[in-house]
Amino acid sequence: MHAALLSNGKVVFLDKLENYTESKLPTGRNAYSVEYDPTTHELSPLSLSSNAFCCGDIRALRNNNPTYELLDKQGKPNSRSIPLDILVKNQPYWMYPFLHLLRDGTLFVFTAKSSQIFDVDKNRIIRQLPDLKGLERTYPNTGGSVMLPLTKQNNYKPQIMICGGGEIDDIFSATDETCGTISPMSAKPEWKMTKMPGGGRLMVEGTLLLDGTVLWLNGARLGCQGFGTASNPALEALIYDPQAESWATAGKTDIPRMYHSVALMLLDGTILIAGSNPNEMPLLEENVVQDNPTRAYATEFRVEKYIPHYLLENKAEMRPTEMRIRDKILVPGGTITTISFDLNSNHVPKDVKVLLYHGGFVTHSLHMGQVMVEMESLPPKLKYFSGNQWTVEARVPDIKIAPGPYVIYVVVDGVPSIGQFVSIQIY
Ligand SMILES: [Cu+2]
Repeated sequence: MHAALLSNGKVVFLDKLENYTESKLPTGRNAYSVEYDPTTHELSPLSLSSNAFCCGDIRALRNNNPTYELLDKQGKPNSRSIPLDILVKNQPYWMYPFLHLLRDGTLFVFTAKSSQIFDVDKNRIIRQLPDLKGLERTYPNTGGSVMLPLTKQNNYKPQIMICGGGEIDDIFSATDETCGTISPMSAKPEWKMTKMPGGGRLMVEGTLLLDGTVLWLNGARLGCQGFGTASNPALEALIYDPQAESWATAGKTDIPRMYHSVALMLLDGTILIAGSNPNEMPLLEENVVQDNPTRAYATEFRVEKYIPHYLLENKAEMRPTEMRIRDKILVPGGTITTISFDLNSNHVPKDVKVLLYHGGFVTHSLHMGQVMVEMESLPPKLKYFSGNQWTVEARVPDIKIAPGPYVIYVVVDGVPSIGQFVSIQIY
């Protein structure tokens, strides 16, 4: 399954060709894609003209294509496949490498245990990074990878955090409980290791939260990716705080979320969780056979919402409301925009942050393109306007980020507004 947030606040899901779906097209046929409204729970079936099975990964007709190709600004491929050294050297770990765009426009590329900084324009390795200790970290033993929030406080220095993974392509594969964090652009990059509470985990995925922490959830404790090849679902939600370098368990579900699960930040600051399909074709509850690994887990049609602590208790009532962003098209290092918002009449704010957020395209525990950048707010940080209205002036820092749609959240004393879409343009 694949998921992405749309500019109307709804979520688009794409699935593969199946012999059963709960949502049907007006023609009565199975719908392999839907638009889901997380507020009203309304589903609109969408017609897919191709089988989106496991799309989004680096592969072609055969399953061993350790190359990359480039699309132009219009999204057209130039039909030239270029071998990517790190994929060639790390076969059979050629699928779903972790990629993060760094602030100077180079790419952080990671597969298996190996990583490097790669210059796409010059087709050149800029720097080979040390191997990450522990088990394999990418498909079919995928853990998760995030670029930690880029903030003024950390001088927008990219730090990559990779968690979980596994040993071999087998249902009895061990899984990894460790995480490594590296600053690939520092003078002497080294992996700093921590451990997730609760033990080894595979298909664990990281979602950046609006308080600067990272939510790690979903996955399994035994096995690998594929159909009927994982068991012992990992049910706990974990929070990693990069500033304190500490872990906490923050909630538990009773719904297994394994192969093809997704987690995605919504406009209201909560996280939508869906999926768990370790089966080649949908398996209904009544057809589950506990001791048969290919039939042990029913296909999951329920979605869940994870509410982070910054909205628990009565905090949602403290939200900044009526957010207005003067400019909807922003340029890194360019446009200074004014953002105004309302607060409860008795709320005198102490702290404000403006966040630029892109949740990415989510599949196979990868959040492709996920990035969170704290915007530079100009002094005075907060200006009282009138009534309950406050304003802040901010701009996107002058670093390389991918152009396209992003969400702006204003976070006042730790509580986020409802996000609004803007567009980042690069000239
Ligand atoms: Cu898949």
